[in-house]
Amino acid sequence: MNSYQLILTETKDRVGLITLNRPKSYNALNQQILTELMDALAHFDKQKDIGSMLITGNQKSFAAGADISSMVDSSPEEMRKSPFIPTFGLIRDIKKPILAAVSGYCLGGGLELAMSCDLITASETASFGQPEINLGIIPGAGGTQRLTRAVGKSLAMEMILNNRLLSAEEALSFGLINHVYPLDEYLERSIELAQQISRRAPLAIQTAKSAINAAFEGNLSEGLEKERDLFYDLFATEDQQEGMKAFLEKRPAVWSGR
Ligand code: DAK
Repeated sequence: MNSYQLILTETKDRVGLITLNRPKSYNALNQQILTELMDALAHFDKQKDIGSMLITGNQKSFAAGADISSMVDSSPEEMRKSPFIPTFGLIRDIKKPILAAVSGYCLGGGLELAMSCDLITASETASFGQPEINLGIIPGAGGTQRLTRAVGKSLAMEMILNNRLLSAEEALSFGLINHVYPLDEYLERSIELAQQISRRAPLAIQTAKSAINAAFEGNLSEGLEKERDLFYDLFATEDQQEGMKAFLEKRPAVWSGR
């Protein structure tokens, strides 16, 4: 693994844990932190003993958005040429599930990052928002699209047009996130959830992620077709044989990832 300045990485029993570590600016996402994050995700994605990745921040802030100081004087051309979005978009190439464990501020590009992950958990102090309107801009890293699909048009309109922030409980009730945990337990419980997923059949997990993303991104007919193809392909794997034999032989399955 490369050495990083703005993130911390460690392995927690089949989970690649990545901690955004720019606490003085509430983990504002500059180009370097994003580059390091994507590099670490790609690294863990290739490791055979890792089943999922978890991105977190600190108790006060998951990430307060893109770094405003790096954008303030930019022209449209400079923003178009910025490597921010190409780097941000690399998260879509990651095959293993990614969980975002959020505490404190999850704003702007921070929420767009969390929504680019596959599951979101939160501490009870988390708050979610797209406050770009306060800066005279709109979300540009997927916020208008992913938030609308996650919570529906009316609420997305209110969050983006009028900076409505959601508490963790609200985000849970609107289907934006998976779980809310007490502040002193959220990281441990989120890691446990990632570990549970990591212990499951690796190829089926990655295939399921890809099929669910097809539902999120495309139309129903294409999604159904893709699901069927992926389903058939899994019958070429040792894990399918093992999973079904283990069920019939009334024993736990041992996954090989082949
Ligand atoms: N950028 C830079 N610095 C930030 C920051 C941010 N997003 N958020 C916080 N900080 C810094 C503050 O400047 C301050 O630094 P110092 O003054 O101590 O040096 C420090 O973090 C602590 O912040 P505050 O003093 O403001 O702390 P408070 O507790 O009073 O308030 C807050 C916390 C998170 C509510 C507040 O800091 C805040 O409102 N932050 C800004 C939130 C925001 O507007 N987020 C959206 C950013 S825009 C792109 C696509 C998308 C994007 C970019 C490019 N392309 C297509 C190329 C994404 C854009 C965004 O995310």
